[in-house]
Amino acid sequence: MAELKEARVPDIGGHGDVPVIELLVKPGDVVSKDQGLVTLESDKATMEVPSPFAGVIKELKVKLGDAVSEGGLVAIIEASDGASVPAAAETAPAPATAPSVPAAPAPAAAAPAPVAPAMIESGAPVPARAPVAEPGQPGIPPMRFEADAVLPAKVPYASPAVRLFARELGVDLLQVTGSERGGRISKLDVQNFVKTALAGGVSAPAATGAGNGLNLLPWPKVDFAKFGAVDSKPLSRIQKISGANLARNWAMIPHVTQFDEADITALEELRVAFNAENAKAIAAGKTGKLTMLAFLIKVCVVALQKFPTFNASLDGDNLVLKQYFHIGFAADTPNGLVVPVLRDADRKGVAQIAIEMSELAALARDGKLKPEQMQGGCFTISSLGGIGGTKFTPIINAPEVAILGVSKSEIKPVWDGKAFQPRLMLPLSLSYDHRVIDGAAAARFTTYLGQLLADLRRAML
Ligand code: CAO
Repeated sequence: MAELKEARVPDIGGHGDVPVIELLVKPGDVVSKDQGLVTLESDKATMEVPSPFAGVIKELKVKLGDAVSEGGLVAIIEASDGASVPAAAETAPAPATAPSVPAAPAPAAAAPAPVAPAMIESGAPVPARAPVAEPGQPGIPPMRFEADAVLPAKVPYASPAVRLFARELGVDLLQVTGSERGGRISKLDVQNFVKTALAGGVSAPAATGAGNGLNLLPWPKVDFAKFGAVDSKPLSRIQKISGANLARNWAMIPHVTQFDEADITALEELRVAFNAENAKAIAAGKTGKLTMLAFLIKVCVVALQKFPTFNASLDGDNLVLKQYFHIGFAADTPNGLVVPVLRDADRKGVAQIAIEMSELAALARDGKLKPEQMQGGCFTISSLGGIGGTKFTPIINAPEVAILGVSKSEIKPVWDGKAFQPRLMLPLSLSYDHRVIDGAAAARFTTYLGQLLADLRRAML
């Protein structure tokens, strides 16, 4: 006998008061188990509340704009069978049945599994769940690496059901224009896209796919606890966002790293002498304590002015050459890596740069940087010199085309033609986008940086 049952909000990862932005069903609708009932959306995350059982919607208990939390009542459903099912939704949504539209060619690689009913950062699909079997076993097809799935800024605006629907049809949502409020993509938009594609209006999705498919094996799924005690800790929001950006940049940019060393003996003497002479003014906040990184920002600007392709970004088939000089610097914070951007470094002196850097670094550590203080960068410097190490290969901060890594300076014997002299040498590691910069240009750039750092007077030539 049919029985009235409650559908409630499942575990949504600790988020509370999440607004309902879409009603996917209405009273009288027949729903299957795991079919989406409503869509919830917080800042940059969307999820559907799945129906915990099949049946007929008797009553919807929420309306658009209502704020709900875990356990909140969403709908009363007349279950179609008397099977015992839990009152609250607790499982991942099953793949939705695709409406009967002509199927576009399926992508060659396996489509990702349906998203789990957990908050999805940036609205991006959660990366496909790994198959149960261990990767590498025969018969497991390689899984597409969807670079766009880890790219917060370029995630199409669509509900999980629409994403699933698009995946089943092999449609790349980045190619679809959303007709709903705020450019949101509906099922109808996907259907229309497929119809147009079949009519020859756009190229087939397989051919126009974002070009990001790397055909990688799925991520290894290991039960670590089988091998010893473990503890699990969620990644911070910054780690998730910067991790997604780093993964995209590493996968999509052909990196080469050029290593060099700069003689900073004289520069370090100047820095120490200036700071000693101005100790009182520095303590009173009247001038900034000169740091090696502030000098590096200044000399990088001079080198960017001489080599404009380093102060550029790729935009399709165009290279955008910037006339401004905003320099980012990697800052290590308790919550992860952030890159504050120091604006118009070409118009500032080293002391001013040092003051602004220290303010930005303090804001970064306190998690108080505003978005605009992390935007518009042309070139980034990542300094690990205060910590240690001899060299490293920094990852380019797209859409920039180069990044300078700086390691710990050391006194080394340097041959001056007659004898070895003790010189303070600063290791430089310049990673560059080989699509834009060739090796010879990179070697010239680091050589020039070295000359500037060895003798700042060259900056005036
Ligand atoms: N070689 C040797 N020593 C160096 C040095 C170098 N290249 N650069 C700085 N130092 C020394 C300084 O002399 C200073 O020593 P004292 O305290 O004895 O004077 C100390 O290191 C700290 O230097 P600083 O105050 O000038 O700070 P900084 O400019 O080196 O760093 C900041 C500022 C924000 C960049 C830093 O705090 C930071 O977050 N660094 C980590 C960046 C990072 O994580 N990069 C990796 C990104 S990829 O994962």
